[in-house]
Parts: sequence; structure tokens; C-alpha cells
Amino acid sequence: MKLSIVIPAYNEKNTIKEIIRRVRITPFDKEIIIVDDFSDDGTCELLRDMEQETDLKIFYHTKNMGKGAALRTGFKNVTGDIVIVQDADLEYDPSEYENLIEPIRENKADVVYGSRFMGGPRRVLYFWHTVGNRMLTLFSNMMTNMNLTDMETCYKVFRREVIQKISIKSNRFGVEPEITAKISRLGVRLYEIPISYDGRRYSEGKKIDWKDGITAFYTIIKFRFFD
Ligand SMILES: Nc1nc2c(ncn2[C@@H]2O[C@H](COP(=O)(O)OP(=O)(O)O)[C@@H](O)[C@H]2O)c(=O)[nH]1
Ligand SMILES: [Mg+2]
Repeated sequence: MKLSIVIPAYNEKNTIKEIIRRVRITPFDKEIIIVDDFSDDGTCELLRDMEQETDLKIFYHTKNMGKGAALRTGFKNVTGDIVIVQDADLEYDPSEYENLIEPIRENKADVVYGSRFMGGPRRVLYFWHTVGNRMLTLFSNMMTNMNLTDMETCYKVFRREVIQKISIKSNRFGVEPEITAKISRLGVRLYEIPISYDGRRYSEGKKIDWKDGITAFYTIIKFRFFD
């Protein structure tokens, strides 16, 4: 089975090379799709230097549009059997792909979420982020009648047919609840597995903030009732 790894990247000059290295050493037949979302910190130039490397497919946005828009560009261009979202920071560990794809390989699932809240090792970080995450997951579950533990996780893995059936409207971080709502309506089989989480601080480049949390609540309602 061929994997398509989709990496949305916005201002990740400190980690982009290392994440590509970590993805590359995973023992799978794969393509690596990187979407630069109009970075202005030098990420874009680093990617331009790697264009000759044939295992990378690199796309560039001409303005900053957000993670959702970057995923939309990425998903349009995947050709593998299984699609994995990989953030460009180092919070999520590609050595866990093996576990993430197993339920699909065994034909038990069509979609797999890697959960940061099922007991894997994780860096101790912001209390209020965890509260926010749990409230968003709870609220999403109430709308979808699913029992996820981590709706906002970056590690979302799909059979290609499934993700290409979904049209993504959210340009920014609303993409996580949107995909979750749309998955729930497709009636596909969803699995969750524990993953590790090496979270970063704002001083280390984290970008999501409380406003994204508020937007996520609106997104959950919007995609439950209006789309
Ligand atoms: N395309 C795009 N990606 C972004 C943007 N902001 C963040 N990202 C990417 O989305 C991923 C998650 O962002 P991050 O700040 O780590 O958020 P968090 O880990 O979900 O809190 C990273 O790969 C970022 O490079 C943006 O405006 N556009
Ligand atoms: Mg991150």
C-alpha cells in the first residue's frame, strides 16, 4: 500500500527539514506532498532548494490562506492508497505511522485518528489547552454522536477515496471539526489509536490560540446544521 503524506507548512523554517527527514525514514512506499502556505520566514526558500528531490511534490500558495486551504491543495494531489496529515512542526512522530495505518491495513477502518489523550507519552504543557481540546471534542461528539477522545488531532489518516469525497470549505483551523463532521455523515468506519505528543510552546512557534478555539465552536455548529 502506498502512503501519501500531506504536510501543510506555514513559517516552519526551524523544523521543515527535520520533519521531511523523519517522514523519509519511515519504511513505506510513499509520496511526500508539501504545501507552503506563503511562508515569509524562509521556509519557502528552503523548499525551493529541495525541488529536484523526486520523492517530494511541493506546492506553493501565493497568499497565506490557512491549514484548511493547504490541506485542500494537498488532498487534491494525492495518489496513494492511504493519506496521512503530518504537521510541519515536530509535535507528532512519523515513527507511529505503522500503528496509525494498521486498522486500515487490517480492513477494520476507513479512517484512523491518532489520539493524544489515550495514554501515550506526552509533554506536559498548557492546562487550558487541554480543557479547550476536551470541550471541543465533547461538543463535536454531541453533534456527531461519536465517541472520539481527540477531535483536533493532526494525525488523521484516510483511505484516499474517503478524503477525496469530502469537500473542505474551512480555510483555517476549522478544518478539523469540518472533516470530523463530514466523516461522521459518510458512515465510514473510524478508529482511534493512542499516539505520543511532543507539544511546543508559543516561544517555539506554536500558532493556534484561543480565537481558533472559538472559531472551532462555530465550525462545529455550522457543519452540523448548515452544510
Ligand atoms: N497552511 C497553513 N498552515 C498553517 C498555518 N498556521 C499553521 N499552519 C500549519 O498547520 C500545522 C499546525 O499548526 P500549529 O501552529 O502547530 O498548530 P497546533 O499544533 O494545531 O496548535 C503546522 O504544520 C503549521 O505549519 C497557516 O496559516 N497556514
Ligand atoms: Mg503543531
